[in-house]
Amino acid sequence: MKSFASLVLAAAAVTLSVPASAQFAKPEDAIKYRQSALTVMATHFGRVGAMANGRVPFDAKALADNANIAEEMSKLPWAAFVDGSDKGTTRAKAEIWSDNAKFKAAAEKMQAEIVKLNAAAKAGNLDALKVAFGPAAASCKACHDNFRKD
Ligand code: ASC
Repeated sequence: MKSFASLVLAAAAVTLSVPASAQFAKPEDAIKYRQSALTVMATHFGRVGAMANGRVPFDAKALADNANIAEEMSKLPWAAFVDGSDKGTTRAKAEIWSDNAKFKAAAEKMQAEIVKLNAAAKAGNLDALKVAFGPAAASCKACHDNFRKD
């Protein structure tokens, strides 16, 4: 048991220490990964939005579940913007790489807004949810406007 645990830890250490690019066999894999994470995020964010906007009835459990998935997904896409993944089936703009500090800031802003949204969702606070939803949606849009081709 002890040796199995150290094996797992050793494997984890290897995985965590290799550069992000090495975690994807091909640039297309990185593109697919980030698009998938963003698609799942948008799906669950949309369900939160439907509740925030009163298009679906308030359901505390569904709200908390959806917001939680959105927050988890919001962490994932960024490691997949690896070098060489600016070409192919992607709308990623070159500015992601040429103005990476700005892209990173936009990604962090979005994640921070989703954390606030999730906090309101977890608390089951519809008023706080309504307040948090607009800035969260705006943070999605800001990144699309600057870093995604139409
Ligand atoms: C969504 C979604 C986005 C954002 C954006 C906000 O629900 O899928 O990409 O909100 O449209 O303007």
